[in-house]
Amino acid sequence: MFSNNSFKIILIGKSAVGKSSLIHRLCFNKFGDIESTIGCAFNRKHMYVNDKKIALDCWDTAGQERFKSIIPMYFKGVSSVLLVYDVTRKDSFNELINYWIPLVLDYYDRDNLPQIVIAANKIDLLEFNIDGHEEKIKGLLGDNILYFKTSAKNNINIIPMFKKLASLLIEEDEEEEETIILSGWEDEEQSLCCYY
Ligand SMILES: Nc1nc2c(ncn2[C@@H]2O[C@H](COP(=O)(O)OP(=O)(O)OP(=O)(O)O)[C@@H](O)[C@H]2O)c(=O)[nH]1
Ligand SMILES: [Mg+2]
Repeated sequence: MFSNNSFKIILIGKSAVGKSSLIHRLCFNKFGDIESTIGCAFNRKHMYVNDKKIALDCWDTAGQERFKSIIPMYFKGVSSVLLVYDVTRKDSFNELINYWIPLVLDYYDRDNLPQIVIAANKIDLLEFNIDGHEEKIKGLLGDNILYFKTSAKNNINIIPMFKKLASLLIEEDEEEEETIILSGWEDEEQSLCCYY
């Protein structure tokens, strides 16, 4: 059985790392002509995963300093946080480690984190060594995160990343539903027991 057909995803990370470009590629299969986001932009992407039609509700936030204080307003009810950094800019990785990840860990219960995805974006331009990045991030967030090297420009790993995320969210949703049904049965058994 399948209850949820839409999932809220929030994209965060330093300005100009390519958050909007990833969404633009996902939703319109296009690249370029994007202005720096003001506040937050919303896009819904429908996709089929394991024969199920689902919607990814993507909240694409602004990375500019002046918008940082409003970002936690979008954290409520989120199924997944997609943290983006730019593989050609060390400052964007440092900011991911020292600002964006701590922001997520401060807001959510550590045992009840939304699904975390990291996009190491602009892989088409890679001139820097990013060995060790994934391990460093896992050291902070645990092994259950997804880590993808992406390029919005050359369309590398965008669909695989969102499909993998969607399939994990569906799985989680189905497990939750099963737990609810099972606990419902226990209650029913208990009340029958009392009745007889
Ligand atoms: N080469 C390359 N350039 C990219 C890629 N993704 C985005 N860009 C470029 O990076 C710049 C910033 O992209 P945006 O998508 O606007 O970045 P953003 O993270 O949404 O920025 P804010 O809205 O300010 O937070 C633009 O010039 C994009 O064309 C990529 O995969 N490869
Ligand atoms: Mg943007």
